[in-house]
Amino acid sequence: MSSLTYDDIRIEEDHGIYIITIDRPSALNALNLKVFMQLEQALDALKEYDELKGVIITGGGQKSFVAGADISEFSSIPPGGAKAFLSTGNRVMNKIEGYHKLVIAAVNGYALGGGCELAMACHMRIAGEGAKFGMPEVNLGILPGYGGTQRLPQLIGKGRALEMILTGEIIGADQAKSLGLVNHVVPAGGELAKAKEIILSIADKAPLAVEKIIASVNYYDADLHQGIGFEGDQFTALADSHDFKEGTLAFLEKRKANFTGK
Ligand code: DAK
Repeated sequence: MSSLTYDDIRIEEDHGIYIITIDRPSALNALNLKVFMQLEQALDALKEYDELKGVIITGGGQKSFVAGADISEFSSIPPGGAKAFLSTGNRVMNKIEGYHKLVIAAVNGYALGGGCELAMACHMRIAGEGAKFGMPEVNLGILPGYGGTQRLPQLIGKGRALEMILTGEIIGADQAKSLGLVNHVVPAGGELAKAKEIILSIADKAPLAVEKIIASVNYYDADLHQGIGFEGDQFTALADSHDFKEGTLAFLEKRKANFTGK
């Protein structure tokens, strides 16, 4: 494992289970381009490990799984350039979803926007009691750009997904469980142990069968990636809007956004 060393993610091994911790607690583990690249490199490297039983993704610090895409990076997106910007994140999300071994999100705190999308790209989600889920992109004048408009309705149904995405409401772990967004809620701090228990419970099953079950279940909605492409086009249009710049600036300046519809 010594070869797997990164700045913003940490990797630890426990009985063939690899735990990837996104570790930028001062920004509540927000996802910037560098984190996405490091996640991708780590997943590619782990794929070569014969002893790999499964992967857990979690957040560093006490407060957050991942509080979203890194809002401070948005200002660097050139006009018309959001789709290119999206592509790295979506490539990583798709890699997680299509991974040959089980990938579980251990959600400890905020899973907002891109963080909720990251958790949804994982095969299962375990939440600690204090975990909070939400899709607040609408408050910034954009939409969820990492597959959220497609994966959330798949998990919880269209009406409930629209309510969460349109209101930007943040919900607790128990409500997320009752909606079907998370598999299990455990006492805070117990997420990793529960995720490990699930991975170990399938570790002695036929690896090829496990791999093909994951691939087949992923295939049940073959239009997902077309949908994400469509979502990316809509995102690109919004990313060039005045309201997106205003929403982003308002967050960074810690004030209420004044949207104008332009
Ligand atoms: N990005 C950057 N920094 C963030 C952040 C984020 N998403 N979330 C929190 N931080 C930073 C805060 O700015 C603050 O930094 P300092 O002021 O200390 O330097 C630090 O983390 C601690 O946050 P707070 O002081 O705000 O902590 P609170 O406990 O008061 O509040 C909170 C916690 C999670 C409720 C609050 O931080 C919050 O509302 N955060 C933003 C949540 C959010 O809106 N998330 C969705 C982001 S949008 C894209 C593709 C996809 C997406 C976007 C673009 N492209 C391809 C262009 C997806 C969009 C999103 O995910």
